[in-house]
Amino acid sequence: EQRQAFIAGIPKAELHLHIEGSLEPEMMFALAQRNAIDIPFASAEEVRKAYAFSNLQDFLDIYYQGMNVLRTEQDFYDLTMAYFQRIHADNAIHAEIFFDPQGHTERGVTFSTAIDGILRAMDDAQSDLNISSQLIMCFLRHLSEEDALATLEEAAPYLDRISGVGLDSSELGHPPSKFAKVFAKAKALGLKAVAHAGEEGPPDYVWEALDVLKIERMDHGNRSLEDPRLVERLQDNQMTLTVCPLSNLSLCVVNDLKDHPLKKMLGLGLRATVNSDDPSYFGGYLNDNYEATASALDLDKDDIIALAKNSFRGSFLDEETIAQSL
Ligand code: ES4
Ligand code: ZN
Repeated sequence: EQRQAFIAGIPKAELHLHIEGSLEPEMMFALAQRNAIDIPFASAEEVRKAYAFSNLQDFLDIYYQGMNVLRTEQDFYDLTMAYFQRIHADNAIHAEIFFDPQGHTERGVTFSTAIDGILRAMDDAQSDLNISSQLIMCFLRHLSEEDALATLEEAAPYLDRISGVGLDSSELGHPPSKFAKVFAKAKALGLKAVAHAGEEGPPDYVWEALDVLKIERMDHGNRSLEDPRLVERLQDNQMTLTVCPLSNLSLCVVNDLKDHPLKKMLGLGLRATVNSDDPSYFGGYLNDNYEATASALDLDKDDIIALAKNSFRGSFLDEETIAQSL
């Protein structure tokens, strides 16, 4: 189709991607075999059938189970390299990727094992695929702030390779303010800050992410549209929203892509971007998200160009590199 070719032709950046969420069922089986781990599925097909979610928690339970096959530095390298190869085909030239160190350390895989493999793939993606990337370390919000503080301590030897901190996992009941201290500490160390908010949580959580955590970028932010004063704030700050349409559909944040707020966001002058979140679990990579949304919301070429430009404007690349990419 014409729209598909147009989307494929535009260079893009991905700003909201959990690397553990790019674990494809085929790789899950290969790693299970390599590491002699039993998994409760007979085939990749069967795994995919289990990916029917009714909310965020439903998904998270399966996501944490899936990452259990990741054990060695090479596993993290292979996972990350497969992601870069896949988005290379989508004409993505920059990615800012999340990882969940606590999802690994709590099951006995060291911080270094995970990050060393991811960083080695990031280096190879730059040299072999000409894809630049940055790494964002997320804190699991269902765990305590003390746990997050300990994770920030573990990151100390790697701070020159980590661009920022993020906040993910179960949103409801875990407001951003729970992590005020650890975010202040991360910012004092020179790290950037982002946070998931307004995916399932109320506008108040988005306010807290802005005012308490002092984030430079908002992950999801869908429910911001319920609060006109919040919309004004996001407009005034030119806050980037990393929107994930196929994720929102999979997790029933929207009931139909035709009801997705992305077009409304653009119409309001909000700096919205399109991202894949957990592409293996939600049925599509970067271009799949652009295509499905463009088709459901009848986005025109200018909308698609605006989304791609926003992905660079909202990135943590330096100003000169951003200017060159627009
Ligand atoms: C996530 Cl979609 C989503 N929301 C919150 N936390 C997450 N971790 C991985 N994917
Ligand atoms: Zn996410």
